[in-house]
Amino acid sequence: MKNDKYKGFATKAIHSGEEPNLKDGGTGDVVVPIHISSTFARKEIEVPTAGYEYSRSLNPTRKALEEKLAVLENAKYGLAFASGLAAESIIILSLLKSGDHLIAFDDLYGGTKRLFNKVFSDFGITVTYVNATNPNNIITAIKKETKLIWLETPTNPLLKICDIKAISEIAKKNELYLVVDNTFLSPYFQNPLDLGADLVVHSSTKYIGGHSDVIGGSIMLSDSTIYEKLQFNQNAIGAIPSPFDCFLTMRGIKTLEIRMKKHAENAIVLARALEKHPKIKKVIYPGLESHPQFVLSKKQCRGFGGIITFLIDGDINNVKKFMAKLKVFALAESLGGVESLIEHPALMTHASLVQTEREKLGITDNLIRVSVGIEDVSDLWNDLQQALD
Ligand code: P1T
Repeated sequence: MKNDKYKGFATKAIHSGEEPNLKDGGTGDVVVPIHISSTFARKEIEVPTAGYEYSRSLNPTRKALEEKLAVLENAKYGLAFASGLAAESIIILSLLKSGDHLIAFDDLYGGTKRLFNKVFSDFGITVTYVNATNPNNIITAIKKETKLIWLETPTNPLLKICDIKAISEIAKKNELYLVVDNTFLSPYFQNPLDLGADLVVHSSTKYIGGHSDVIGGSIMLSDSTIYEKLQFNQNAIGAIPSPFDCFLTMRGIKTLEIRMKKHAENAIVLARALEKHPKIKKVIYPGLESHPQFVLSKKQCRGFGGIITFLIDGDINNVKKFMAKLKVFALAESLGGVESLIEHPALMTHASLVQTEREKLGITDNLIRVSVGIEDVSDLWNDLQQALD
């Protein structure tokens, strides 16, 4: 699937997978059509037409999206799924079996922890959570049953950063798979495969789709043996996106670069302004010099993204009052869309974690997560400021 024809990120995002077909009866569409057919007729029993048999196995619109996804992460292969969690499930089901152990960053999307702790645990897969900001914690957690390391960087919701390159060396030395969830930065700001990861996973629901109108997941990788396993399970298990979902995701990807630039441009302005506000106790944003992994972040990534987490100086009642006053930010789960969202991790995205675990990590009642959209930053700051005041 690799396409070296386009050099720049925006050019790749716009053209990969969607080149107009001007031969073999092609119609020259500049946008890949939404192929809604669930099945494909053939002339001869043993010869699927143009490689298509049945849309769960492969569909022309999904194929175009998968090609685009691969190119964004400098990968050979891309695979699209019905959600980020479906993509994560396929990785675990394809690479691990009962009795295997994985090491994961202690701060992950609540739904990922729920998947590991409440679903795969019933199939004999065990997890050790470690603070991966220190790679030595990973080395200490390795057992003979360990098969895989699972990272998010930056993490959800505390925006901790880990050193992908250093951890990939540990993975290689110990023959472990390294999976990086790259949802928070998107391929525009970070490419984990280039830093030694084996697989990248995204909730394409977020920046990749970018418009809060489609749920999707993706996996990008370059190892053909792993790809074959994943592709087999994509078909065997069937958690695929619809052709319309694939179209929406591709439409979103075309503006990924300009959206990411604006998300990050707005986020640093808000992070700096929040840092100065007397009602804010602490601001966490990887682009602030006060972030503990600011230097690593600058080295590892090409930008700091659009998510800010902060602690207000108050309790849950102050949080509720503040959120109720907002007029531009919508109080909603999810992130990465063009519109700004605000949420309360302890009661929303990370409510599936037990309270003691949340508190140990720092997901306290006064912690708020913001997904900075691409609106005018003055409207965003005025909204936050009037609600804080
Ligand atoms: O929602 P879904 O497309 O299934 O993706 C799950 C997922 C995976 N990885 C990360 C880092 C995520 O943030 C998510 C989903 N997160 C939210 C819905 C949220 O509000 O944090």
